[in-house]
Amino acid sequence: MKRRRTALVCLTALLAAAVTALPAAPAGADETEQVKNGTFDNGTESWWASGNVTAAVTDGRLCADVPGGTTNRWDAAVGQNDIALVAGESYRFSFTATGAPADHVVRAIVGLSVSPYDTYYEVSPQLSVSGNTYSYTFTSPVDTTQGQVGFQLGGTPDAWRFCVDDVSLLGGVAPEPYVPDTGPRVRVNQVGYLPSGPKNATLVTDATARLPWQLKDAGGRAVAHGWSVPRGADASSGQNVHTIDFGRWTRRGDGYTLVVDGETSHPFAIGTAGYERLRTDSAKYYYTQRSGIAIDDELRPGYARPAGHVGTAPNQGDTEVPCRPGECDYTLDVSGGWYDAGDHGKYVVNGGISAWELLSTYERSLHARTGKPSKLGDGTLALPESGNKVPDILDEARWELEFLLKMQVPAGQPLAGMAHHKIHDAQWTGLPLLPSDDPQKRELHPPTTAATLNLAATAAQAARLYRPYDRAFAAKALDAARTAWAAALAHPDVLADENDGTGGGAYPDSRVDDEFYWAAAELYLTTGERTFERYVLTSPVHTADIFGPLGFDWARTAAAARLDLATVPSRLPGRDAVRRSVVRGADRYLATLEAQPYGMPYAPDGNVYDWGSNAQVLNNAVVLATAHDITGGAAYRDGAVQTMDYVLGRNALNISYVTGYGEVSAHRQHSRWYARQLDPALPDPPDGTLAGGPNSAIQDPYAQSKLQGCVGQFCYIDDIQSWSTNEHTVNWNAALVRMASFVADQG
Ligand code: 9MR
Repeated sequence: MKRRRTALVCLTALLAAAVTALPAAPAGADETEQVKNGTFDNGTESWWASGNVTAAVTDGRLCADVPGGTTNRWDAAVGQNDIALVAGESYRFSFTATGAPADHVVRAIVGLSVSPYDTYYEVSPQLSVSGNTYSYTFTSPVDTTQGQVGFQLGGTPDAWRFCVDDVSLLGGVAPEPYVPDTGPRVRVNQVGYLPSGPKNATLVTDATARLPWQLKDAGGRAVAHGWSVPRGADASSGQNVHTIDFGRWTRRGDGYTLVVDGETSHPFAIGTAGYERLRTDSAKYYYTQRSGIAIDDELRPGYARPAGHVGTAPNQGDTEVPCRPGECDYTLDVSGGWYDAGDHGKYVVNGGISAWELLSTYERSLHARTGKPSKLGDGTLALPESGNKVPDILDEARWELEFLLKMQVPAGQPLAGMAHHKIHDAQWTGLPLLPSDDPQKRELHPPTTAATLNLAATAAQAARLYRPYDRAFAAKALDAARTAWAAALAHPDVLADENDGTGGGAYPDSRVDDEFYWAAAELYLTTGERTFERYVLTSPVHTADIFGPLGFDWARTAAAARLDLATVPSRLPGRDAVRRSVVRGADRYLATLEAQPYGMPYAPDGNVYDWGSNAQVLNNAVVLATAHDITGGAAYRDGAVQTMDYVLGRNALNISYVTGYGEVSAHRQHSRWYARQLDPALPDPPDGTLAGGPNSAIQDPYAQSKLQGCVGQFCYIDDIQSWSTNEHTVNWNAALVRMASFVADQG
């Protein structure tokens, strides 16, 4: 499934030159040069430049004078078309280049020269005045004769000069197998272990017999020792592994290491501070995802940016958004909300589960025996609203809830009361691109039953949680929820078009019985009314086994209902059975976790890791955590806590998937504005940002060029181009917020 496309604007101005010899003959026997005149011996023959660039051959190189003040990289470019590419064949893409003044970035691509301008390979090196040679190997994901080699130079405020020489795309080269740098073979939670919690590690080794291990403190003194447990071949990674349990050591400290089989782990702490910090950082992530408000540097140093989509040029903004042509004849003010992910889209399906999981983090703190509501209370998240006497986590969730309410079709219009599925750009935009620079037209997409029920569920939940702070808002939310519920009942099968994925994600959901159950459950918990009680009790979803390997997410929402029915006080008949069903689900996740040498409650069928697997791992842990809240059982707590080890470094790649946490952490998540990898003037994602994680389907060309044939956990790469394995999203981070908060509470 292809989803995100990078446009290379149509280029004209083919530069004329005499037709003579091709560049130097290929180096190896079967290696063939695909670029014509890559050495510019024949002037500019075979090369083009966009109309705003003056390109000419100077001293045997192609030099381009690039104007300042364009928006996108591809707004100024030079390149060559008619490049043939063969699927599965490997190519070496190389060139030498200079940029003056220094530090400009060129986006060098191999892609499609015609619409939809797919990019198959791209790099964005920063250039020097003296020049460097760049060389990369990749494997083409497609067959085409309409390929293109392009150097995209736009998007800078100032004018600059780019020169390039020895451009080569050599086909038939040996593929360069991608070998991730996985560091020491002993894998630990790089952030840390709770003093009284479980402490497990995984060792990658060919040894079949047990091996002695030592735990060393920061001073290098061995403070504990024991033997590893051989676990044989691990399906999730294809590795031979042992596990190590050092849970008997409980003394707090920083800089511990685990030493075994001649390897020393990354350092880690034993303590709670890391989780307290993660609790707030993961929740602070949402402020910098906000649309419609300028991000304040005092609140988020290094992350200031102008408000996005507020109705000022160059984008039309979100204050008066029309439907796609012919789909409705009104406009809506749908400003605000959170950007979904690394794109500028805003989706009700996905916004819903994200808002729910933040609200549920707060709601859990009110009801669970280890809950501490003040930890996400007023003043904890450095928000513009901090100091308003409302818990900050509720202020943040309200930013999204207000947007969800605005997506409801107004009274008097066809489908009144339903919610539009989403609002986003008419076309995909490229990277990097600040929200405030988005030049695309914004459009509302048709209402769906799923979106309507997402609105009903979260607005109903909001009604009970905001009542102590803002009665008017609570009443308005409940009203909207009731209206949405009635509209969904009247239009129970209006599904999103699964092909509606241009300019934004499709978020198609072909089953909405779980959304009906979820909305009914939230409406029941807030109102106690018989209609909703009856709907819940008679829904087949109420008694279905819903705690499967892939857990819950934006499309599978039954668990949201079941967990709330099990934990939010109510007089629901049969509530004990509901609670027992959660515990049974947790038993299964616990069994999975125990069978996994990397200790995560996740073993998808056929070892097929799903899109956003890290959030699914965490959501399965939420079921474990809830079973602990229900029963007080230590095994459930330990399972939930142990899941953090996998996310924070005890995994096949030896990486912490949370930016800023651990010695080696994901920090190049796919994003249009946390795009430091592409533009050194931009920041990396903020600390506390979760990467989507291994995804067996590797839908993006970059992952395809590196990860073909990957096994489970290895289907991940920390590169900004890999939108299918390395994006960040509001729903995935919500699972992190929920779990970070639970684990911090166990300290
Ligand atoms: O996470 C989503 C995944 O489950 C879907 O299969 C995919 C296609 O609809 O979309 C993913 O979500 C993306 C969304 O469509 C657009 N914003 C970024 C999301 C994460 O990649």
